[in-house]
Amino acid sequence: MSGASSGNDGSGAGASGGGAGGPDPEGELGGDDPGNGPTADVNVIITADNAYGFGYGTGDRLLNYFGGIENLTADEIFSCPIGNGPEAYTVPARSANAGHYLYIVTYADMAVTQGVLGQFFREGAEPVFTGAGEWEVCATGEDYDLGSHGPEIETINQHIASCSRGGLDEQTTSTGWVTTADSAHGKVVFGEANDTDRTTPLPGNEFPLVCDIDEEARWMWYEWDPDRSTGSPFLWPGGDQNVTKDFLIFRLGAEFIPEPPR
Ligand SMILES: [Ca+2]
Ligand SMILES: [Ca+2]
Ligand SMILES: [Ca+2]
Repeated sequence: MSGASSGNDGSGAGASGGGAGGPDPEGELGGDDPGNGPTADVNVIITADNAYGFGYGTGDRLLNYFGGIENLTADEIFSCPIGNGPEAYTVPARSANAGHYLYIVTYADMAVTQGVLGQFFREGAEPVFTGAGEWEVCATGEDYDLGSHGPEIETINQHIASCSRGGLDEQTTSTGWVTTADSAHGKVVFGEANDTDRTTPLPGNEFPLVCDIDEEARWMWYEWDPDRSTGSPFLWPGGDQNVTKDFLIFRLGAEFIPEPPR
């Protein structure tokens, strides 16, 4: 296990460490390219309503994977300290230089709200946030409940390949990768910034503040309804069908991830 260290890394966020419910990074899968990219590690703080993992990879597959976190309660999504609500990771530079994409894999229960929020800071470079930039998403339609621990990495890789081939079932998936552009098959949606508390979830203020994530970061999810007139893609619309078509795979191309000046 060499993939990542977890915890507060001196960020002043309070106690963390590998207790129950903390990060359980799976780390390296091998085969990453040592490359000659930036040498700085990437400090990540991320959470999801409800479950996530992330990693770096090629257009075809993950080369490493971190997380595998399922948040069952609001506290486990939002609250301090880090390790309870959001989790922190340090991704070694060589892992963050592997492949050409940053991937986030996420799924939700069928209750209240759903979304993912995170920040990826590389020393000397502009941070990468969820909810900004050239993110793509593929809604796989393969439903995972909390407690399942989500898709295996090999399953994720099979879906990455299917998403890239495209032509998937339009009733249950996004048919392939979609961007923030309007499409008949849905799109990536950027939601509210992490800058307003809330008591009752409402469209535009679905989420309370998340501990220690920058207020510039915005919630992100898949807009499954191209003709939306009410509600919000971040609010569960009711029922027990997988209308959100998750699990979701988000990705951001390396050409859109800022590098430190050389
Ligand atoms: Ca958590
Ligand atoms: Ca939820
Ligand atoms: Ca809010």
